[in-house]
Amino acid sequence: MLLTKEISSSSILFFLVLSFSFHCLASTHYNFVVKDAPYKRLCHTKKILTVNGKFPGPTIRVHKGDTIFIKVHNKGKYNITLHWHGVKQPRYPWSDGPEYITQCPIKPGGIFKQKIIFSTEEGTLWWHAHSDWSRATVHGAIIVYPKFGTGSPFPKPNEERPIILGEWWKKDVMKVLQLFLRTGGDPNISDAFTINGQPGDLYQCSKSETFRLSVDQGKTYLLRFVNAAMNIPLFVSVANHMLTVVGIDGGYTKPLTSNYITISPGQTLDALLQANQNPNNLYYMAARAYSTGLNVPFDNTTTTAIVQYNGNSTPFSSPILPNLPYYNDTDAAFGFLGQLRSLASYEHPDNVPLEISSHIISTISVNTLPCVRNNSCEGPNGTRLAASMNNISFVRPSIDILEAYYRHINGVYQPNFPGFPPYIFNFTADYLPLILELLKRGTKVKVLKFNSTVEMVLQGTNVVAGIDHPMHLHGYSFFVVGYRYGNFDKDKDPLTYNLIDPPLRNTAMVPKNGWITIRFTANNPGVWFMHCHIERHQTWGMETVFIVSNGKCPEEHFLPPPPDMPPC
Ligand SMILES: *[C@@H]1O[C@H](CO)[C@@H](O)[C@H](O)[C@H]1NC(C)=O
Ligand SMILES: *[C@@H]1O[C@H](CO)[C@@H](O)[C@H](O)[C@H]1NC(C)=O
Ligand SMILES: *[C@@H]1O[C@H](CO)[C@@H](O)[C@H](O)[C@H]1NC(C)=O
Ligand SMILES: *[C@@H]1O[C@H](CO)[C@@H](O)[C@H](O)[C@H]1NC(C)=O
Ligand SMILES: *[C@@H]1O[C@H](CO)[C@@H](O)[C@H](O)[C@H]1NC(C)=O
Ligand SMILES: *[C@@H]1O[C@H](CO)[C@@H](O)[C@H](O)[C@H]1NC(C)=O
Ligand SMILES: *[C@@H]1O[C@H](CO)[C@@H](O)[C@H](O)[C@H]1NC(C)=O
Ligand SMILES: *[C@@H]1O[C@H](CO)[C@@H](O)[C@H](O)[C@H]1NC(C)=O
Ligand SMILES: *[C@@H]1O[C@H](CO)[C@@H](O)[C@H](O)[C@H]1NC(C)=O
Ligand SMILES: [Cu+2]
Repeated sequence: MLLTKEISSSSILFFLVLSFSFHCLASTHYNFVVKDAPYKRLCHTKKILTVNGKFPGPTIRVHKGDTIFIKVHNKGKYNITLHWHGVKQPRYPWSDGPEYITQCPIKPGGIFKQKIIFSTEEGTLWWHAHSDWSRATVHGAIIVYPKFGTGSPFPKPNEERPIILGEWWKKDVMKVLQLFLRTGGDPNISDAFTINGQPGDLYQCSKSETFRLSVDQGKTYLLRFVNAAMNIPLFVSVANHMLTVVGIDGGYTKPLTSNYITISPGQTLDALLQANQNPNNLYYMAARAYSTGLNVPFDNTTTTAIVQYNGNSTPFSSPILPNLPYYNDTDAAFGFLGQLRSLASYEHPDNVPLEISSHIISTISVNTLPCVRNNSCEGPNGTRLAASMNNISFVRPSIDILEAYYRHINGVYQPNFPGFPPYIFNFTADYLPLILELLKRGTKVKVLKFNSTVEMVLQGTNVVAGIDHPMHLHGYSFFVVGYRYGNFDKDKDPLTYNLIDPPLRNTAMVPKNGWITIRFTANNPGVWFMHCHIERHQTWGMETVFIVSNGKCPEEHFLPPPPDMPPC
């Protein structure tokens, strides 16, 4: 009796495994060839780095819980790494991608087969290069569908489209980076923003290539937004149409209807658009900068796509332009972001940590370095710009931290990232003494015990100039339990936290001269990068690393590396 039962249950299991893997066979292996390809934008053809010659790159489609393999061939001129943004990669940091954090780069001619392990993610994520500034053109969407037999918690849309927002320079992005590194000042601003690779017809030579979203009157479209821009958060709106947000950063939200969205670099957002307007008009979808830094130059142009109803009898009329919030409207930016709530339903419960075992407070600042010798110093007052967390500007080592941790190689990093600001002052004061602009440099990491519950306050400062910072954590999603303008008050502010249905994100914007509090459970052992997703701030060192130790049981240890890890 017992025997029969055992046999039958294991054969059922066998059948399930077999049918599951059979169904997935077609799409579990991808080839990503990193190579140059010519693209014409803004009246000018240049070679850009791409994956498989595509810009934006290929879309990856998986189901929740899938594991896929991507063989990356570097046929470009530069070292490269690829990152799967928002994919937690449980116990497997080896494929995460940030250069010199979890791997050494794939050199020109090199190959690295990356294993991408999906777990709790459901919705839209993306992948991008995580070395120098290649991610400007090396990026694409990841779509995670629900498991077979389950559905999304919102009315099924008729169709869906990725909407990838990007930033385009007329010059070679590597030249822009090199100039930026040489001068010590701000980088050259971009020449255009793009929607699915196209600037749109408000720019020169873009009319015929403008991205068009063809819709049928009465149908609903799921727009999967990805902000792949380098240096700037964006406002996006569609003329005369509302957007109903149903997901962010690969997780579901309570529906939120708005006539614009705020989306920072690194963030993704799923929104439903109902095609319910007069089909004889054309409607622009438009995006432009949200920029708050005083005297910080930014690209002040507007990218557009066109929403066009099938059967339109006036296809050559001028599209209607939506109203977008003013470029420095922080209240509009956070008026939207602050209303987002996780779904927190029976099928998609929240697990916000309530008891905290590890409290961290970190300032995030832009700094200056005094001019030395004959360096070029085009930062404010003849300095070079830099950036820090808790006054430490992160220095990338020459061997990756994961390797050093796994093989006990000494001298690569120090496990003493401060859990508290080294000096308390009015972080958001209008005028601050110049001495506060200076910083320390180091490769300092924060070690977290397995399964510890972490609360981290990220406090923006007005050192040099306050600006919004979209902070991204690898290996985890975190709950944004609170935010406000001004200085964090450890007595009053925790009383305002939302511990019921706070938004669950992998990238959250810290408001200019304000703070956010995030919470997560450190149950994914490994080495995980945290950094500002504004590329110039990351280049300046606004980042740190978490090492999450192994738990007691073997199932709580991170896995060994694959045999083909790129060597240093
Ligand atoms: C940077 O901008 C300056 C001024 O607009 C321009 O002259 C220069 O060619 C640009 N260089 C690069 C590499 O973008
Ligand atoms: C940006 O452009 C808008 C008009 O589109 C204009 O009102 C604003 O002054 C510009 N801002 C800057 C800083 O150039
Ligand atoms: C936004 O910019 C305008 C000038 O373009 C300025 O008058 C206004 O004070 C700025 N608002 C904020 C909140 O900084
Ligand atoms: C810096 O100055 C030194 C001596 O004045 C000179 O030998 C060197 O070439 C200069 N370096 C650069 C990059 O200009
Ligand atoms: C530049 O120097 C002046 C005069 O010392 C000072 O008032 C100002 O705050 C400085 N600005 C920055 C960004 O360091
Ligand atoms: C800090 O600076 C801000 C901006 O100037 C000011 O409103 C606030 O009162 C200051 N806080 C304290 C405690 O001095
Ligand atoms: C950061 O460290 C530098 C160097 O030790 C120091 O001069 C500066 O005042 C510190 N700044 C802050 C905000 O702690
Ligand atoms: C992790 O911590 C929770 C309490 O926060 C506890 O219930 C659970 O058993 C712990 N799990 C492991 C594997 O240690
Ligand atoms: C490319 O990566 C290798 C291995 O880490 C490193 O030695 C080399 O300096 C890198 N090349 C560049 C141009 O950064
Ligand atoms: Cu930043």
